[in-house]
Amino acid sequence: MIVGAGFSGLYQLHCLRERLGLTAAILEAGDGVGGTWYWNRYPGARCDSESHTYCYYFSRELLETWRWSERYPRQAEILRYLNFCADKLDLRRDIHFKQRVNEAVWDDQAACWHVTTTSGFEVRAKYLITAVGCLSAANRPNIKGAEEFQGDIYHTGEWPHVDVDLSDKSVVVIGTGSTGIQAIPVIADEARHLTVLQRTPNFTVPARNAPLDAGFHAKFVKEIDGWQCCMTKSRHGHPWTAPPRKLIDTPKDERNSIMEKAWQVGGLRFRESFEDVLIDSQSNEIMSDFIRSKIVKLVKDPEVAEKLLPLDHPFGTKRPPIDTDYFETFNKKTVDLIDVRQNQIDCFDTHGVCLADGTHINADIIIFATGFDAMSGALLKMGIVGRDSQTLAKAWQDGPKAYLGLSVHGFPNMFIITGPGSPSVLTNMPRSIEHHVDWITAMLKYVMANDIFEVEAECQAMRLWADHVIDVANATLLPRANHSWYLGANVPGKPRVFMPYAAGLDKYRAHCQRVEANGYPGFQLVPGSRKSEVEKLNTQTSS
Ligand code: N01
Repeated sequence: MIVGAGFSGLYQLHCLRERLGLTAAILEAGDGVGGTWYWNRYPGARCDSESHTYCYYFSRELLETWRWSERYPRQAEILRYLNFCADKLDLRRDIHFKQRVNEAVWDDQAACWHVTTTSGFEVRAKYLITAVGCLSAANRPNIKGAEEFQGDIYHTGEWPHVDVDLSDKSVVVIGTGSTGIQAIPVIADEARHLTVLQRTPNFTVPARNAPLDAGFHAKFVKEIDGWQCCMTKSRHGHPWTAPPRKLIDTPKDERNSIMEKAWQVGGLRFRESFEDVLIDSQSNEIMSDFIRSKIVKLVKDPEVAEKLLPLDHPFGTKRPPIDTDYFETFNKKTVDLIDVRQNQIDCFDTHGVCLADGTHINADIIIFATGFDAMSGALLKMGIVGRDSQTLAKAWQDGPKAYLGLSVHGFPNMFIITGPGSPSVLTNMPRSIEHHVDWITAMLKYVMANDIFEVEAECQAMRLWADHVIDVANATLLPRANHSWYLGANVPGKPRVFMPYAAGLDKYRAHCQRVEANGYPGFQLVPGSRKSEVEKLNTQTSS
């Protein structure tokens, strides 16, 4: 049983059915496929990875048939693409829509998972594979008075599936992460007035989106192998690697010219202009300063520019957004920026937002662009209960741990795609997803070929991996953004543990390959012949 019909769930279903010949199905909360791209329909929603890299590479036919229209794909285009893939691969017949999982309980006697949905659908499955995404449990700040507000309140990650008319409306947006930075310029174009409530100023680099010309697809098809090879070798799963040069060792004129050129090209590649930006704080400060100098030039009012300057974290230590006219938007007369770190949000009332100093902001619509309970939130909402009635919530009370980001001790025959401890959110997601799904599929093949009836991470291997994840992060500047969702710091009460694996997808892939080649060290593999012995032991342990 797979949970979630986004990029990962769809490919996993295809692999289980076509490569392993298993009976497999997906439970999906929405009434369509798409995952992230089904839910995140906010104005301006678009992917920050480039189109031809943000798609499945396992099928030459899919790659050659689908044509992307822009450098960065819009939400609606990605959703169409995933629907196209679901149809091409004939996946829908095994997807149960409108089924939100609220309980998944391991039955030790029967050695299977008992999965229940909010609508009462129940199913037993030998394997449970979660494909619920890293950024799918919305983080909605609890602001008093929300129920009194007479206008509409939306969260970008749960955007309505009907058109929201913003014209002639006063809109308030809370949050300036990747989502807010994409949405704010588009909302400002449509709304009568926009007020942006900013807690932390953010770095952003121009996306430089553009339509793809007529010859792009034909050229791309000829070069598919090259693109794939490049992404496989790279740290982030994007088709580039930082050249072997350090910013700190590069003469001033030369580094400025490199950064200027990268700024004009735009996109996530900017941060990879040098290899030491996330390791050396002096190098980082130079690049951070370069971006600040751009903000000061782009924003006409010096007071507003000052408010927009990111000063409390090094560039790239929070997920760096890319934008289209973000800073320029604050030059519009119809857009206001308020620093809610200085002047906090006190409450909502019938007509808008009240700030601590008594300021009242009128609003017809309030939009939370406040992000997600990342990496662990969606898993914890599923009511997962493993061996000996241990809940996942209890197992992760001090922070989420999963061996290779894929398997949790005490939760047999359960695999997590892009779980905590995987490189996932630090990479071009489809590349991580394809790797995980291929790896899980190969492991299940091994498990079945070797008559293994239970598989799970060993406790020690899981702990060592979690320590390694933290050590790797600590060798970079990443933990310096101490309010980042990478650390779980955006959700009140969440344990602060750095969750994604920062050594790079290339290194992670090599590690997983070694585990596979050596017969899966770090995993507890219980053969069928020992089934009764293990059952007896489990009974003794629980009694
Ligand atoms: O969420 P975020 P996001 N009062 O957590 C603020 C991916 N993504 O949805 O920084 C006031 O980054 C919060 O302030 P602070 C991408 O991986 C991908 O923007 O915590 N403000 C911050 O400004 C990204 O990183 C694409 O001080 C509050 C903002 O809300 C991830 O999704 C596109 C607040 C939240 O920023 C999440 O991005 C878009 C409060 N109580 C997103 N609580 C692609 O292109 C929070 N904030 C694939």
